[in-house]
Amino acid sequence: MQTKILIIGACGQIGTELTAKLRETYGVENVIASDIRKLENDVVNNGIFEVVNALDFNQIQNLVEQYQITDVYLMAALLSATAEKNPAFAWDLNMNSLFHVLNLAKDGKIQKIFWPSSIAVFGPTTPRENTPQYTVMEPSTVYGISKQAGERWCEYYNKQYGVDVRSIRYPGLISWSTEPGGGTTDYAVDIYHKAITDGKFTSFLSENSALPMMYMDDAIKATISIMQAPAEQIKIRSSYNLSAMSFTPKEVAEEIKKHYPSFTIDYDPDFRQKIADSWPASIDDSSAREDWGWKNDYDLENMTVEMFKNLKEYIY
Ligand code: AKB
Repeated sequence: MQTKILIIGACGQIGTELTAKLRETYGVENVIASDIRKLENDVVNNGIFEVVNALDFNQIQNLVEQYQITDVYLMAALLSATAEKNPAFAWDLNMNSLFHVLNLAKDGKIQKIFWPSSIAVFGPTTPRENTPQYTVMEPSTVYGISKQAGERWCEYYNKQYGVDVRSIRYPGLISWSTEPGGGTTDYAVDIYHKAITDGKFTSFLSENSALPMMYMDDAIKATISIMQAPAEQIKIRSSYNLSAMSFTPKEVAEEIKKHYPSFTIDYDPDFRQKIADSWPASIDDSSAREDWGWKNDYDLENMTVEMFKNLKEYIY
């Protein structure tokens, strides 16, 4: 059967790059991008695009039927910092959009789901270093609570109804081409832009706040490869730990200084510091490596080279 993909939330930070890669992999005619509004961007201009509200079951179902969709990538969500400002809407969007696609799969209308989880499922009582796949999980953010509940529902729908849902706990994601959308790890994108435009940067996290991070190319590679893996290799149906690198604002600033020696950083922590303090500093992702062959290509050093190369060539 021809794979026909629907991406919900295609214009967001991950969705934008995921859409491009899926179109390249499966053919433009087999990938339907959708989002809450139509923007003037590559996602809208380079293929099929539909306006859809992730909270409207009928709209999603109609698209699934119209395009005979087999796989849904549900990328619409409110991230950690934004969710703290609007808890009720974050819970509604993050949970009910998931129920809509889980129920479509339960009813046999779609075959496979990708749903992103996050390191935010962990909390202040979780071991912070090399956080295991299975450990204490008491998230203290609205976003983390929604992602943890979502993971439990994914596993439940898999075990009870045989739904083929696959998920990754993304760390902070860093891309030169797309803006982050309201997360706690966003500073790690902005710092590269400011190094070029201003030569200095004020971090909203303190200098020694270590967080797990990943270059977007690796995140897209992981997303497509977990979806392409044979079903029997996906042994964890809640969500997989996924890791590539871990650094502090001070460490990324040191790496940037290798390219821009006069670059300076100062620190002005805000409400996001508390969120960062509740998250792991580094992640053990051996299950993903063993089960479906995950392997990262980028660390802090080669990611920094790529970031500056691409930002200078395409943005500035
Ligand atoms: C955020 O900071 O909220 C996200 C995430 C780690 O899930 N980037």
